[in-house]
Amino acid sequence: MALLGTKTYKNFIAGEWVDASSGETFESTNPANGDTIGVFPKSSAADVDRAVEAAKTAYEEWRLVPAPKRGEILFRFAQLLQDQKSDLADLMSHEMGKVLAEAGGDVQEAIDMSFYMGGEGRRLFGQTTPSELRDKFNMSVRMPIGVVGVITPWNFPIAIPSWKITPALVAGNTIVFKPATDTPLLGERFVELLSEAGVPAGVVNVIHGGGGEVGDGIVRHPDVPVVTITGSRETGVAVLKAAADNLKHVHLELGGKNAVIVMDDADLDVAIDGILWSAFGTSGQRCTAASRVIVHRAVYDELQSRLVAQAEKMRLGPGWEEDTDVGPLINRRALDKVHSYTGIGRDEGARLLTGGEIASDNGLDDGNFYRPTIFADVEPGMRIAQEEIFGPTTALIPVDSIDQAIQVANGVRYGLSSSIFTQDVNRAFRAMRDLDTGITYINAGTIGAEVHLPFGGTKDTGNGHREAGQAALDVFTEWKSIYVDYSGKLQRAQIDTIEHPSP
Ligand code: UN1
Repeated sequence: MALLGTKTYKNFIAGEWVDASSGETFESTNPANGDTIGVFPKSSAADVDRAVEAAKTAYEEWRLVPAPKRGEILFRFAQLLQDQKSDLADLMSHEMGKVLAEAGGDVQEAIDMSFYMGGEGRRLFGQTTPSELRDKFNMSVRMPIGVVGVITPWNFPIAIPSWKITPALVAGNTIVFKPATDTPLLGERFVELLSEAGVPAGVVNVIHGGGGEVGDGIVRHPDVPVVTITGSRETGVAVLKAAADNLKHVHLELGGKNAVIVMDDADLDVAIDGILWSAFGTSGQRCTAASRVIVHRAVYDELQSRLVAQAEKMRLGPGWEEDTDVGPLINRRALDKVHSYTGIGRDEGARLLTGGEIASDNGLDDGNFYRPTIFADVEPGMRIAQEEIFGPTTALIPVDSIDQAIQVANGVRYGLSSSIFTQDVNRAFRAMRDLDTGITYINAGTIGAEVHLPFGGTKDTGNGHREAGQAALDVFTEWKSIYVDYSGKLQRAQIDTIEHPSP
């Protein structure tokens, strides 16, 4: 990707590209080599106010645009994403760092979601029901809510904005969007394409800047009734508290401590591929990454040696180079955090099988590269088996039975995704019922969610909401129950009902 000079970008408010009111800026940098990607406005509460005002004004028109028309704009957006897929993937490999194939998958997820939610424009189903009274008609319909505050992470910089923005739009809401400060250019491209697809001025506004100023400003703004955020557990708790005074709808997608279970009857070839993909794909920077592998003792030794041999073959490098398996971590802070967990694991007495170091050969020291890291003999209570690391580190935990495997898998505060490799249908069904996560995979890794099913987790992974699928609409709509009486007289529910003879 040729970056001819460093470009300065703006916020997008009411259909206009504008600087932050403070005039301050920040840089987005390439995590593989430190190059500057672009300069972005460092916005403040004053900019949030302007964006919310624009979104509030636009809402009054947008909510009345027929939903099928709103959906058609999303179809056009999906088509534009499709046309731009390889350019966006290339940009993503430079700004976020993930390898090209995964970057293409990230964009594809947004294409799929936009087509799916575009189709909702002709559904948005409510219910019609009988009435307990004669000459009366009942139905429930979905209502838009107003301005939605969208705060997205850097790890899926095109997919996750689509998960939040497309259902909110098709339902008739307007948006104030804060992309992650590590991937602002992808956020900007997302909004540019939405605008090109025909989203009217003010319906989607983008404000760049940090969580402290912009994120907090959105979360506390009295005219933003809905907030959706993907981030850490700590951020989620803070958002929920800050939004409480205004009784906002808050949708949270927080961390994971996802486990792959490998039983003694598993197809080990498939299990090993599944573990490598789930633990080291996106350099482990997924909410759904497998940072625990719970292994039946009968196959524990064999799995260890084969996994290590495969992990050591993985090539680290910039995401845009075709033969790269593992790209950089997003920034220096993330690299330090991931490395600190290697120290924590060692201190706890886990056995480091491979990795555990910052990669510095062949020019990798210009970027934030960390070697795929595997710990063995991990106790379920150790910090490396309990806390979200968000890097290419996984912990092997030996167990003796399916009961113990499920108990260990469930013994964490998070509940996003889980997986089991087994050929035994009884064990598979036990796992489907008893693994306490929002997503469970049988004979596949912990990642691979598709857009038409609910995405989210139990326990501390969230607050009971789901993204994607029909479930996403629940976040962005209110139910309205409507009763139409055509009897021409007053009929009182629960009172004027017709008496029936008792059986
Ligand atoms: C995330 O890590 O926040 O199933 C999203 C998956 C992807 C989405 C992950 N489709 O891993």
